[in-house]
Amino acid sequence: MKFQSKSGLAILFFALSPLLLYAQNYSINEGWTFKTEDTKEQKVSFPHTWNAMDAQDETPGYSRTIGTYTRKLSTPASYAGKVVYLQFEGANQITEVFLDEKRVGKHQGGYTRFNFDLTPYLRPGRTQELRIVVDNRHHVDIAPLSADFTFFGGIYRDVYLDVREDLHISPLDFASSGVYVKTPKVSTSEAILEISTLINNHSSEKKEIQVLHTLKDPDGKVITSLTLKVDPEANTSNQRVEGKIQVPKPRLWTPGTPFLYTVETKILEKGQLRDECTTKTGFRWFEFHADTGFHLNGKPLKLIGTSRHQDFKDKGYALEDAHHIRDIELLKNMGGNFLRIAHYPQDPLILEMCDKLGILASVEIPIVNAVTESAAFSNQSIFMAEEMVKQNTNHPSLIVWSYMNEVMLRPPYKNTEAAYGPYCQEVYKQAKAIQDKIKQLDPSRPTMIAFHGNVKAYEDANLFTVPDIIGWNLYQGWYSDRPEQLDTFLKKYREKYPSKPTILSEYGADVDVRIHTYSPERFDYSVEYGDLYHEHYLKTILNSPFLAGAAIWNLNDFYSEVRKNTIPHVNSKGISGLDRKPKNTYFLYQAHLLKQAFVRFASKEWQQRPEGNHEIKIYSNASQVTLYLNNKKWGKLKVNAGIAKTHLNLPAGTHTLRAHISGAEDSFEIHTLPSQNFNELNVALGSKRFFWDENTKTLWQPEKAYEPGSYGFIGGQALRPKTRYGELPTAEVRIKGTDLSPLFLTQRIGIEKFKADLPAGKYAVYLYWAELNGTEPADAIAYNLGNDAIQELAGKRSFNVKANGVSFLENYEIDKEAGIQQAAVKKFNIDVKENGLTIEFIPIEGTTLLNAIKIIKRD
Ligand code: GCB
Ligand code: CA
Repeated sequence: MKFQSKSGLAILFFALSPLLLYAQNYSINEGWTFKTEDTKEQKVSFPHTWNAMDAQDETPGYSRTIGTYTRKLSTPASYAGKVVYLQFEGANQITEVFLDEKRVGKHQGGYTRFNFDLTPYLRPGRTQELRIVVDNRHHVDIAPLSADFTFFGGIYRDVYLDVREDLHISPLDFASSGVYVKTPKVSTSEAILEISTLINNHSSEKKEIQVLHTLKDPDGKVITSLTLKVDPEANTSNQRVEGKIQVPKPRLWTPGTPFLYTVETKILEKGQLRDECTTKTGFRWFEFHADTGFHLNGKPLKLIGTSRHQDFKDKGYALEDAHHIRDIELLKNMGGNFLRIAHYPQDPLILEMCDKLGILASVEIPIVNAVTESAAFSNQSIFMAEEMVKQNTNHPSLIVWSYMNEVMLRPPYKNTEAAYGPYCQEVYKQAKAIQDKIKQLDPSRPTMIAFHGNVKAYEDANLFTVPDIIGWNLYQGWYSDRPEQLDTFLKKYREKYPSKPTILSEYGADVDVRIHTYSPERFDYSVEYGDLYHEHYLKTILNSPFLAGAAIWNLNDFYSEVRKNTIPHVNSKGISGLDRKPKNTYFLYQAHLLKQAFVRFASKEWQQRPEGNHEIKIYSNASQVTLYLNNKKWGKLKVNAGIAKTHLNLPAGTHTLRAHISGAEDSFEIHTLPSQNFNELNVALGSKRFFWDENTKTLWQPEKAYEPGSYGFIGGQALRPKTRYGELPTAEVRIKGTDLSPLFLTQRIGIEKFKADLPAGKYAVYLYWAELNGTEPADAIAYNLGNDAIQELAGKRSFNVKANGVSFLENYEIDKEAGIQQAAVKKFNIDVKENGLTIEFIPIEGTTLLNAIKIIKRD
């Protein structure tokens, strides 16, 4: 210790702050041996999941099983007389711990922190064997039962050894830190800070101790301190010590000024330091109004941001700390000020980052889609709610507790009238019990339930009466209707529930960044449709003062094993990818939310386009943008609601576009290809979409009808399958055997010919097919037993194919050759003479079809 100051104060602090001899907290993530019933032993380290790959491969389901982790645990002899905890930040979903084969304890639930006291089993100075069994099978009494995300199994967050003296701050109150801070009164002139500390005296004698709290301001300067006395009895846990600090003129926490204060807590016995801990806090007050939305520190503030799932490309849940940190930075850099931590509590870093960067947040327990009608399920949910509140309550960024998501979506009552009523009553009862528990633990924050559009079901369960805030998960313009119907819906239910504050807790559209189009429509997965959807929603959100806030579904694409999108097993509603590369929509939000000058071309990743007329869209927060084409000023464009638009006619070649506003600039190189490129033709049939294959740098163009001198199809019609979401431009199936799913999800049915007026020469022709017309195994979403695919063809299909009059395929049956919903590519070489190429498709049974065609000139 250095004495920088000669004042008595420093000496006094030194006297009060002797060195802490024992308080060690370190991870034991390394050196584990892992095994499941079906796998061989392997070396792993935490964070770990055993589903990172099997939840995205082509075998349906993923291994929801039991995994066992073992390692040696050597502790020094100096741990004798200390208290040693084994701390988990989270493991999915039942965790049982054994030390030298003695059972230490068990925890249920996949998303909260927990710890076990190892002390009675520990042999300091020796090497012992630690065994952790993690059960991720489906359990009817643990939420979530089913959901649109993959439940990765394993110890996917950090595990620590926590070594303390026998007198210490308790980690035993639902794995909270043992220090609770509350700010019951905050104004610009004064704040009250209530601190309550839980003490464990695990020694065999009664102690006389002092609890010393020191409050430091955001610059680290000591404001004041508070000393409390307590005499905990021998062998007791969670003895509570409470105190109050008055803070004059607090520097208020806001998204723009996330000022954090620090409470340093020390436990002293006869002047000797026995334990210590620091807690961050912030001073702010807030309200939710049914009419005027959210207010922070007395000023209205529209909450705009995203939800977030805790997985990453090829890693499942097993993320590094940096991944968590980057996600909150990504949201902040978008201009977001709100995070819905959905659908479960996440890594501790998430709320720490929200505190630090100024992101307001809600957090929820993972009751999704349904509840089980059992006391065990209800009790487990209440338990998780208590863990959630106690573990997270100190965060100033946290403003909402949430606890049920679309709980009337997939109720397990088997659709019988007689079972429906009791289910509704049970949902209400369980909701009420959680609501009451949360309110008892923390009356300072409002609660929220997230409802979906089937309002009647929630009314049947009387659920709107339970939470403080209505959360709406709305997908008008995606699963149904048009985006404009969002407005109709919001208006209707605002009139119906005029006294409830409202948050748009979800909205989003799937976007596959490889897909672009000039004719955007629902379920085409194009970047451009996603943008139209969000442009409308954002306008409505900003123009609806009663709407307290909105959370885009979702910050990131995420794994959902049962999903049948263009990217199988992935929900692609993220405004960034599984790898967090921002999608176009991210920039739309930046244009609206960032304060600094911002300009960016929309659809900028769409660099290869056909020659001709193109709509060019620019996102900006300026009122006008100057556009330059190939370094010449092209003109000024007016910006409307963050968007400037124009059309440019671009002949084949490379064009540089530049958009300029005061203080910012963006440029964009477009490569336009000759529309008549007979050296290489790539056409997606039944599709209005451009599809970019990054691996082979290939641009697939939408189909067109044949015209003399050009190429195209003759006959047939584009597939428009009828699905539960209405008639869609793409099939809703999972294509196997290819990375190019989008090509196989559209097709021209009943095609008669494909004709291309090619110059004479040698060509390679590739025909792309998929038999979409079959059934996949039943949705395994609820139980995921990994059932094998049983596929059945609905109706037989066979046809002949001729090329320039010569028979090339006879009685071709796609499913026979390749299987159902499986990519099939047939290649042939042909010498084309003076009459070009005509491929004929002649039906024998059922209709002909073609998904895509590639023609390459070989000489
Ligand atoms: C919802 C669910 C969310 C899904 C989302 C979707 O309403 O709450 O878990 O992922 O819709 O993409 O369908
Ligand atoms: Ca699988």
